[in-house]
Amino acid sequence: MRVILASPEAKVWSSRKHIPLGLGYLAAVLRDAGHDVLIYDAAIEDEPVTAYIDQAQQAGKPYELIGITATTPLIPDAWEMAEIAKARGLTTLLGGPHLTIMPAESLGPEYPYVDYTFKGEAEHGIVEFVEALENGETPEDREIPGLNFRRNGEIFVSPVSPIIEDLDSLPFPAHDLFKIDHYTNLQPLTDGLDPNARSFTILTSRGCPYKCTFCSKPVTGDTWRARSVDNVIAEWRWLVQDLHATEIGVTDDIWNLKLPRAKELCRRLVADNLNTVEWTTVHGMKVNHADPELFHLMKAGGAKRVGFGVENGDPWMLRNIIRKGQTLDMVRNAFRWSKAADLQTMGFFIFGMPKDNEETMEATIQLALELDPDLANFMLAGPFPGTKMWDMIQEEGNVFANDWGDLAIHDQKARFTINDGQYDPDLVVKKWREAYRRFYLYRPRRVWEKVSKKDFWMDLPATVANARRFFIGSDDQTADVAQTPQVA
Ligand code: B12
Ligand code: SF4
Repeated sequence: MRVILASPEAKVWSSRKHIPLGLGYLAAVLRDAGHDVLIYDAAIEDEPVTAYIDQAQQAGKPYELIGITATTPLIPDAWEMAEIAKARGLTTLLGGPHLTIMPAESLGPEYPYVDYTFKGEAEHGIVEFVEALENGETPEDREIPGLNFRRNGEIFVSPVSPIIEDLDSLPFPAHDLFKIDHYTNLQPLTDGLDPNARSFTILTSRGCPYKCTFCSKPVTGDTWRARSVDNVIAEWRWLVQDLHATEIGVTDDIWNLKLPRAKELCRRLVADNLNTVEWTTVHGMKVNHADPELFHLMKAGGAKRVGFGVENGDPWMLRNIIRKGQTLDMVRNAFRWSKAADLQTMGFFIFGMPKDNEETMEATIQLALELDPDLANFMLAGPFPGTKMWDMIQEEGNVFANDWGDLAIHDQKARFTINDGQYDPDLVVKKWREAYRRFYLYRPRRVWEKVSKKDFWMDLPATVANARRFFIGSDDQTADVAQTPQVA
């Protein structure tokens, strides 16, 4: 069967364009099962998806199914894409994080053009689903775990959200199907925009046993499952030697949970001569599963930069609200050790968690200044459904958002308040903006480091746009009033 696997374009502010790796996995299993798959990522395409659908139709080889992926802020765009595809006669199936959290919502009467939704990891389910369609069967009759549908006006939601135990049993993502020349490097804000990069991402494990209150990990879940080092190295070799990657991003939830495995992976990158291509831990690694040796091995293995989720500089907030299972001393050690190994560092900090106040946010700024990472990423807390934080806000506060699209992390406005007489969303945005100013602007050494680089002048238009966003922005944070849909 001819299938389109599509990702809508993130209308959220972001200059980062990463390959949608989940679709790469689904494309690989479908291709192995003999199907013809197109990956359509609206973020990097010049033509609308209809161009592909119409061309295939005219050529007499029509696409029959479109599978669309969506995180929560992208769900309105996924609906729009499903409506367009349905009007051209394709079966529509939606999957990904948002559909895993809210599988029934998209099957409601407002979205008649969505035929099916899928929750959880879909490598097994999608093959069975497509096989059923191809045989002219009704997929719902097969009782595929994770598949949700409506029948006679009633919505049926699968009781399970599948997770795949043996990750080595999966084929590598179909990296070769991505139009990799259309993607940029992974961290243009830090490295300057490189439109000629061949940037791939890799997942060495799935899941995370920690339960940080702000984190939504609906698909990969709480059970950590690791691929064998051999299996990861084989994919890495394909990326480096055959697909000529110029940069690799490790995007696991927590790749270093088991320290000996993490070290073994680095040693193998050296032994197999795969350390020639720089790599980063794009979304961070956990500070409390590290030691000095790990960072030295990472450096030897080709790592360029490490990121850490620091979140907050106040010990009470870390322990009682964020619940990240790490202390400030662990954070300090991880930064010290990675700098000693000559790795660049990134710190991720969150402003505006419930109970954050002037003092705790000041502690966060102070910690950022003390740690002095090469890149400090200050984020406003985003209330994602399915998180503990979302539950706290439902009990004690209000979400300010008109639709799911408003939950984009990089939008510069507060997304919620807590009605405890203390929490102040305007103060949150003020401190967040202050953090950027104090970290990046008010320190002469930082400013000099930046302006003395060629990239600064080459990227000046983007730099000015970012500066406006972070340092100036609008002060009316709570103009939009809450009408966010509730979790099913
Ligand atoms: C890499 C990554 C990114 C990258 C690339 C995203 C991309 N293009 O894929 C970047 C940095 C660009 C990014 C951006 C954002 N991200 Co992000 N990102 C991730 C991360 C770390 C890994 C994604 C991944 O590869 N997962 C592994 C694959 C195997 O899983 P998967 O993609 O979910 O796909 C599986 C299933 O979901 C399902 N599936 C997926 N699509 C489909 C489609 C069909 C038809 C079917 C049947 C099944 C199906 O099958 C797949 C295979 O098992 C996840 C965390 C995580 N553990 O997933 C966060 C995560 C997905 N991101 C998240 C968020 C919030 C965002 C942003 C909205 C942040 C923002 N700027 O505001 C943006 C949105 C951009 C976008 N395109 O959606 C949240 C989503 C939460 C939610 N409720 O939706 C996550 C879960 C992080 C978190 N813990 O909070 N992200
Ligand atoms: S933020 Fe990181 S450590 Fe915390 S639960 Fe999410 S993936 Fe795990």
